[in-house]
Amino acid sequence: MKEQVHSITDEALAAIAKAGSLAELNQIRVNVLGKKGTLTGVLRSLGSLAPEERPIMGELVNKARTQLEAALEDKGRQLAEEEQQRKLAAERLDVELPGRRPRRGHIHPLRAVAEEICEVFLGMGFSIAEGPEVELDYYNFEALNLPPEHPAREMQDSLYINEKVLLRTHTSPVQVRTMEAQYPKPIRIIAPGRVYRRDALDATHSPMFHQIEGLVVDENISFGDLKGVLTIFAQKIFGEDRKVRFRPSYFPFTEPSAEVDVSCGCGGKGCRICKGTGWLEILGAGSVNPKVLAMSKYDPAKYTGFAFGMGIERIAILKYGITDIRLFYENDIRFLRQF
Ligand code: 2U9
Repeated sequence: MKEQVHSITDEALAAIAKAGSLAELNQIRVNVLGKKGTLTGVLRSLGSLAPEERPIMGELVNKARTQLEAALEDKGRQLAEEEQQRKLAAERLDVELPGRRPRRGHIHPLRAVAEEICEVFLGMGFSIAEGPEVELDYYNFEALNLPPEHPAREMQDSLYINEKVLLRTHTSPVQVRTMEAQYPKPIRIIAPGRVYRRDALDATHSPMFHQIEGLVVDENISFGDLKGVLTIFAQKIFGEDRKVRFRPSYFPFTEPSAEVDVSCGCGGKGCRICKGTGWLEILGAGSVNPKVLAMSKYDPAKYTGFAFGMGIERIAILKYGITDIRLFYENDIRFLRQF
């Protein structure tokens, strides 16, 4: 029986030393010291011994028990400590790592181009004027020398609300309203904003787009002033090395009228953007038609003026080589991020 106690103890001590987890350790405790454990079994069988041997063997078993309990306790502490260290290592936080900054948003390319254009004209002494997008037929067409049956109205398919009210097809009504409100003061304004036309959406058309128009009315304003202002505009937006050219054209609100081209960034070699011509059409312009001045009470014998108009989308498309107008309205982050 003595040997049995020794061998149970030795085996248990070896198993405790080898144990790799607290669960394993607990299993050893149950197997040896539990109700049905091997050492407990020995204790139970003491009754079969001679009475004088019982206390000797009892003491031996108790010593073995105390020894095993101490070994289990030591190993348990060691395993708990190791487990804690492993956990700490796995959950380690580097508090000095730089934080993850949210990506900063930025202004939409259309607005950025619009602001850039406005800045150029503000620098030449223009003020910014605004007006309603839902407009009276009078301000959108009639006051601009486009009477009800004028064939030029067909050039701009319009979105009418009723007989007299429509979504403005250009920002020109803002200039008419300004002339009405400012008479007889000289005018030097630009009018940026949304305009609407009855066009289907495709790569080059949109039923809503943005314009900037300009109007100067004063004594002694000439077509030469227009050329100077638009040359500076084109060079500030596209590059100081650019040239401009004026081609004769027709608008009911200007006389004479011109379409204005800026030389292409390819330097005339011909590229995808200028389609091999070396020139980019950027805007329309002209001297204000005397009839338009007279309709807003400015005496054409005393006052002259010039006006121009451009599509902001068109300027942005030419400036950045964009191929599809729809990209401006879809808000695809992969497109917007490039500006
Ligand atoms: C008043 C008098 C004259 C504004 C002008 C243009 C020429 C022009 C187009 C450019 C491309 C419209 O966006 S677009 O389709 N505009 O070519 N606009 S002169 O003339 C005015 C405006 C107001 C009182």
